[in-house]
Amino acid sequence: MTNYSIASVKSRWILDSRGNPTLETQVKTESGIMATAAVPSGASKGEYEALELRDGGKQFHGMGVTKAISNVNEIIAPRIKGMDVRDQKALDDAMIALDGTPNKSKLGANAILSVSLAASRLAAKAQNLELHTWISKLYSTREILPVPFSNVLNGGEHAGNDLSIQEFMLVPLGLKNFSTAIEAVSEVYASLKTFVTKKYGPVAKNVGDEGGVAPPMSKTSEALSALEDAIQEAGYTEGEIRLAMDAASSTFYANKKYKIDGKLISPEELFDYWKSIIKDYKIFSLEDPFEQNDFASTAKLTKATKPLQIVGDDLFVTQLARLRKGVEEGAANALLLKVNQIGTLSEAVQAGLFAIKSSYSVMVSHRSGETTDDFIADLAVGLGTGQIKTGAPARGERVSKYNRLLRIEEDTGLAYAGPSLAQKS
Ligand code: 2PG
Ligand code: MG
Repeated sequence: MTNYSIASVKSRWILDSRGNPTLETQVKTESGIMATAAVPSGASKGEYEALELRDGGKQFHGMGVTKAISNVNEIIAPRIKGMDVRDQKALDDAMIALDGTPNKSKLGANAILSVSLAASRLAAKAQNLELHTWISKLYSTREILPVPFSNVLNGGEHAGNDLSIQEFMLVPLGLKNFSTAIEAVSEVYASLKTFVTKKYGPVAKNVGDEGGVAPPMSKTSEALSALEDAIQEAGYTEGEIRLAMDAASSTFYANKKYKIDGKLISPEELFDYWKSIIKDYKIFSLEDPFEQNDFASTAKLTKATKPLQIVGDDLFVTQLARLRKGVEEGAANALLLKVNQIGTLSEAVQAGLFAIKSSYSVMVSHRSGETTDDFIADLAVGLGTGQIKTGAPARGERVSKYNRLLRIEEDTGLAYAGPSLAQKS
């Protein structure tokens, strides 16, 4: 009997924040230590993401995960039984080989990821380490508390309003530590709720998928101005809190045109649109400004707007090959790291480390469909990315990550990434 050898792997379904089933997998060592991990799910998914295996058919309107669960229990479990849980790479490689497809379509990226994350959590536990400490040991990275990119106003596919842009975020990079940053975000969020309720009526209190308010607005500038007012109202300055957006622009792109602010515009017009918005609202970070195949326009904007942070999400889908292309062409200067876009911890980290080596920033990210699993909080700290995106400071599946980070800060006294991020702007 050893402390590190995998004795059993068992998956079950639980519900995510949209009420859809997802996998939760438990891994146990021979000595009886166990850990679990649950898998998130996106709405505005990139075309090139690894495959999330769903049952189809009538049950759960096709969203069932019984096939993915049985792939864990019947196929993955017997293969990795007896392996050393600390050898993350060997475990992930074994599952990748077992699947054998380029996009994990045989076993499902959700099936594989649930095991990959549970195993790393178990490895930490078996060694009596905090997960973030284990991650930083495993990948030789320096731990730091990330700046939260807090999505306080929702649009696009995450809300029932007419805003094309999916996410409007607060970036509290001028605060002195993580807890004061969260305090600021929470206060501005409250001011924003009061502000939009006064202006749009009680309907504006409704929140979107990621917990941000979703008032009946239709213009980007309306949302950004509301955020500016709320920051001021809560008593913070522009040096303390900056603004960021995830356009998720593939969601409002069709027939070579983008539909924004009620107009259909060309990629060239969108380029000019971004330039003026960025200037008017002193935007710190912009994600997916052009549709997921348009590396050229993204590169052009990256060059024209330096030192603005341009993040590739659907553009890179946490995949090394697409990120390499981005680096070669100068498209974006930051990677959005989502573990379920690729399906194993090892591959996601490989993309993250390649980004860092290429002088790209890295923002660890949740999905719009989440559980209360707080894995990404430890991942952001352990990898030392300095940035995390995990929704509004509201709703259990969003605050579970913030609360984990608050606890980590109190327990470790680790430094906050705010000052180094502020230098980049
Ligand atoms: C995004 C994400 C998370 P989704 O586009 O960055 O905020 O949304 O999970 O729906 O893809
Ligand atoms: Mg995105």
